[in-house]
Amino acid sequence: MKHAFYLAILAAILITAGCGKEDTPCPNGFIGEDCDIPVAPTFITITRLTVSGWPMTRPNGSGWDANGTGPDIQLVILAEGTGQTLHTSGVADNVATNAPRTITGSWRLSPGQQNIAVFIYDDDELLGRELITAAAYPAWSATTGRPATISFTREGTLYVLDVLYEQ
Ligand SMILES: [Ca+2]
Ligand SMILES: [Ca+2]
Repeated sequence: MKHAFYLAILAAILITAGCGKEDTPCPNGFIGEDCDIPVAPTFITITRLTVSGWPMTRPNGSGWDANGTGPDIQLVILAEGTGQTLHTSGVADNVATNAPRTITGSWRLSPGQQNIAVFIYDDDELLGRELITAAAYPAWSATTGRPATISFTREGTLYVLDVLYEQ
């Protein structure tokens, strides 16, 4: 009986020991003896977005812009699910190529929000805003952990985001 009692104490110590073997701190965002238990961040902040490779014409082959000039690119970052707009960029008129375009700032998701969506628009002055393409992605998940840079491709468009995580 006494033996079982000491085993229980030992188990409790091992469970509460928390971070890393031999008191070595775990990398940011992980806990556990083997530092393999991810912890969801409280705040996620996007600091940079780069997009490239979006379609330069509509699916039917016609140009985005009614006047024959290149698309007038506007980027919008949303919190997926809530629809909270994190950022709406200015409009870059008559963009000639789909080479990388970068915007920087500090755009923070609400606590507990983890998924971002990026919309790429053509914002004609005459015809209003027209969606070119869009994609959503988890800025954090238990499997992706807390990468400083997130990169993903959807329908040929490459999205690269720099991300900060706070507990
Ligand atoms: Ca248009
Ligand atoms: Ca244009």
